[in-house]
Amino acid sequence: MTENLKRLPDNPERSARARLALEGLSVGDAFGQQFFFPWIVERADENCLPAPRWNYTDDTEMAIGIIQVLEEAGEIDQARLAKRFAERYLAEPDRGYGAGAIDLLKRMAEGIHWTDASRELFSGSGSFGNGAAMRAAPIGAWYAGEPDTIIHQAALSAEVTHSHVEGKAGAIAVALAASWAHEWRQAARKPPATELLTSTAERLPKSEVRRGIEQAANIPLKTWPFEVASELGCGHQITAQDTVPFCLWLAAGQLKNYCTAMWTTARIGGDIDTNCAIVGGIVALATGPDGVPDQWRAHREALRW
Ligand code: R7I
Ligand code: MG
Repeated sequence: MTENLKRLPDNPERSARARLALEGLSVGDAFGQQFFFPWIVERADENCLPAPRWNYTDDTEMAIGIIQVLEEAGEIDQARLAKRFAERYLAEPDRGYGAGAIDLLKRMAEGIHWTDASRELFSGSGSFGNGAAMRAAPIGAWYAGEPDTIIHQAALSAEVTHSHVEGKAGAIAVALAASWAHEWRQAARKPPATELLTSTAERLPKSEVRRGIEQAANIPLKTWPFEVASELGCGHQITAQDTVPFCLWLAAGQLKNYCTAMWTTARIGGDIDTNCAIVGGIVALATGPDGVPDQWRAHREALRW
């Protein structure tokens, strides 16, 4: 597809891909969130899912906001995205937003311009939380196969809330990985799964996120995931650097099976809802719509558009 094409808001194919990413992301988010309730997951396993209803969190809320903007504007219009994020936050503030994000969204809702609010976070450094990465798979899906556009649009989407280079790198990485997963699914001759990591890393700005993905690319995909989590981090710090490399490594190792990907990710711990959202958004693009079982979709609460 030609890059820099003037886009019209009516993009049914892009939209279908972005919504598939959202399905994987939101079911993952809601599934992963159950693991913060030990009494719900105590008896759950592959043959017995956690009981419904699985409520989704801020990861899904913000990803819906991104798709709304893409469908309305045909691209990431930052002012529109800031407005969407603020509106959605005000409508449902208890979706488990990060501490910096709450501060930021409240300020944007009060009318402070997003550029100031975003840059002023964390004493002026901007956020490097994993919140821009957790919602980025639909962007990679929308612009699948257009890496330069993905890099630009994902950075724009991140900047609204995460102006730190690591926050942006996390979003770019997840969007590129999502696009790679879609292309992998389409390819007659599948490239090796570690290419998800190498091709993503080489396109990232110099950052800890990039260094972490380069490190992940050197870890065999059959390694025990707990060992890899202790090496790369698994989101305990809620930052992009501590979350994205491990999630991309997990996704690369589980491209063919959404459910296995989700169980593996959830059992590791860390930032479970967000890890499952990131891995789920990418893996759903690799499996296609049939990869996310109807029963899992039905257990997640209905999406509020
Ligand atoms: O990134 P963000 O939206 O959080 C997303 C996470 C996901 O797990 C969601 O599911 C939700 O639970 O929260 O929110 P931020 O508050 O911007 O960033 C998350 C955390 O990263 C912050 O609360 C800080 O602990 C840390 N952090 C930073 N710490 C020091 N200096 C982010 N940026 C900085 C920084 O510049
Ligand atoms: Mg969350």
